[in-house]
Amino acid sequence: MATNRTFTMLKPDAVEKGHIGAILEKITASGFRIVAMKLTQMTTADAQEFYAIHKERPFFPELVEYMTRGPIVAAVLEKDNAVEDFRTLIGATNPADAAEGTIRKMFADSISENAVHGSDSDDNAAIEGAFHFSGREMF
Ligand code: RTP
Ligand code: MG
Repeated sequence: MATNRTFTMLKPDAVEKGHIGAILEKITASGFRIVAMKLTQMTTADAQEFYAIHKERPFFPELVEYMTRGPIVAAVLEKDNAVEDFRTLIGATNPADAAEGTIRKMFADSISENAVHGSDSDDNAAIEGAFHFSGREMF
């Protein structure tokens, strides 16, 4: 994947609360092009692998339970400086610390259930996009 791409998930809380449309509108209005997108649900094994970097953290079981409890929207997004600009758009992990106008400030309730994921590096964007999509599902 080119380095002008990032990977996102609209997490189960955002989908449950009916925020898919509003969040996608904010993402596209901020200049991101949707390269790949689908509604899907992660299995326990999927979530354990996707968030393996956090497996020793105390919140890991809660994170896996949360991320598997319902459907998510998975998407690959394209824009210059995509990884950094998308992290800015979503805001801090804890919505209480997130800047006004960020997706987490607007749509998230807590540090645990924070509405949206954004890749933290170009390498992880490529790994995470390939975790959810085949080459012929990216446009
Ligand atoms: P993400 O990977 O989902 O984009 O979030 P992030 O980089 O902002 O935060 P990260 O440190 O990677 O944490 C991954 C996700 O784990 C949950 N979390 N819960 N209860 C807690 O203290 C806690 N800390 C993190 C959140 O869902 C967070 O997004
Ligand atoms: Mg992270």
